[in-house]
Amino acid sequence: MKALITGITGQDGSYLAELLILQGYEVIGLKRRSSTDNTDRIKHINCPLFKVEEFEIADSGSVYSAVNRHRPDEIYNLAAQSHVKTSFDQPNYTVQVNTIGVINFLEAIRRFSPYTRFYQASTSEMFGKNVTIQEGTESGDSPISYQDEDTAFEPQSPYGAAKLASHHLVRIYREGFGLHCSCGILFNHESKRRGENFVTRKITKWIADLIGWEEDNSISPQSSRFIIGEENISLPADRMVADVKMTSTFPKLRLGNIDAYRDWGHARDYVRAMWLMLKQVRPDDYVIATGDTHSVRDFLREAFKIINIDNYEDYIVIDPEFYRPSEVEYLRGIPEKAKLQLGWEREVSFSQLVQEMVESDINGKKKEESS
Ligand code: NAP
Ligand code: F7E
Repeated sequence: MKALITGITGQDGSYLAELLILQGYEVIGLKRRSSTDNTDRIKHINCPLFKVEEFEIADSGSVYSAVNRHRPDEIYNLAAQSHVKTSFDQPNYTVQVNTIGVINFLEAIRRFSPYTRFYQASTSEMFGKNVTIQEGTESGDSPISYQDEDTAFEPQSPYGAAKLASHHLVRIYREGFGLHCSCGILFNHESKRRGENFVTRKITKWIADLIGWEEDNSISPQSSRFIIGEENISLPADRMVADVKMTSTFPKLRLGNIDAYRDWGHARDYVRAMWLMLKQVRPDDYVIATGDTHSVRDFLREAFKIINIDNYEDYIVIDPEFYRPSEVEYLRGIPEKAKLQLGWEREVSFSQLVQEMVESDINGKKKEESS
C-alpha cells in the first residue's frame, strides 16, 4: 500500500506517518518549501519506506503533479492553516489553503487517480456555537449538551467556515463522482508535538520555562513562586524582602478566554481513526472525540498540579490580545458512530495527556539546558 500525507511536518502528519509505516505502507510525506528546516517532528523516522517531497497545496499544478505521479492507494489531507485566531487576520490565505487546496486534491483524484481513497481533516470548529441538547431524564438529571454527526454546523471563524466548505465539497465529490472520500470531524487533539501557540502547549511550555528559570537561579521552588510576574504579588508577612531582590522576576503566563470548554484527546489515538476510516468499504464522515469536556481553567489546574502549584490564578494574566472576534465556547463530541462502525475508542485520558505534555516539556527544557 502506498499513502500520501500532506501536512507531514505537522503534529498529526508525524503520528500518522509512524502508524502507516508500522502497518507496512510506503509513505510519501508532502511538505511546503521553507527557508529553514522544519522537520523536527519527523526527523526520527529513518526508514526506506518513508520519503518527503515538496509541494504547495494552494497551487493546483503542484497538487495535480503529486497525485498523477504517485497515484497512491490513500491520500490523507492534513495540510492546513490550522490556527483559528490567525484565520481572522488572514482569512483569504486560510481559504486558499483550507478550501481551494482541498478542491485541488479532489479534482486531481477525479482526473488522474479515481480509485485513490481520500481523507479530509474536518474539525469540530465547524459546529461553532451549535450544540445538541439532550433533555434530562425523569430522575432529574440536568440536560447534556454535545455535538455529533447530526448536530447542525454554525462556524464562528474563517477557519471553521473554510473547513466547512471543504467538508461539503468532499461530500459532493463522494456523491457526485463516486469517489471514496471521508471526513473525520476531529475535536481538539494534542500531544507533546502540539504547536506551541495552541493553548495546551503554550501552558505546558510556560511551566517548563518556569522550572528551568527556578533551576537557573538556583532557588527553591517555594521561594521563587512568590516572585513571579510583572505585577506586584503580595508576599506573606514572614517573607524576607532580600530574597526577592536577589532574582529577576519571571513573566506571568498571558492567556485569553480561559472559560472556553474543549474536548481534548491525544493525537496518536486520533490518527488511528483516520486510518480506520479509509479501511471502510463505504466512505463516510465520523466525529472523533473523547465524550468529555474540560475548560482551559481545568487544563491549567491539572497542569499546575503536576508541579505542585494549587493556585494557578496567581501565575496568569488575562490579556485581551488573545481573545477572538467570536469564540467557540463549548465543545463536547460524542464518538458513538466511530465506536460502532470503526471500532475506535480513545486510549489516553485527559489527565494522562496533560501529564505527558508537562513532563515532556520539562524534560525537553532540561536537555536543552544541559547541551
Ligand atoms: P499543524 O500541526 O498545524 O500542521 C499543519 C500542517 O499543514 C503543517 O505541516 C504545515 O506545514 C502544513 N501546511 C500549512 N500550510 C500549507 C501549505 N500552504 N501548503 C502545504 N502545507 C501546508 O496541524 P495538526 O494539528 O497536525 O492538524 C492536522 C489537520 O487536522 C489540519 O488540517 C487541522 O486543521 C486539522 N484539525 C486539527 C485538530 C487538532 O486539534 N489538532 C482538530 C481538528 C482538525 P508547516 O510545518 O510548513 O507549517
Ligand atoms: O484554543 C482559548 C481559545 O488555539 C483553545 C486547532 O487545532 O482545535 C484547535 O483550535 C481555546 C480557545 O485551539 C489562549 O480562545 C485562551 O477557546 O488551543 P486553541 P482551538 O481554537 O480550539 C480545533 C478543533 C481545530 O480544528 C484547530 O485546527 O483556548 N485560549 N487563551 C487560547 N488559545 C490560544 N491559542 N492561546 C491563548 O493564549
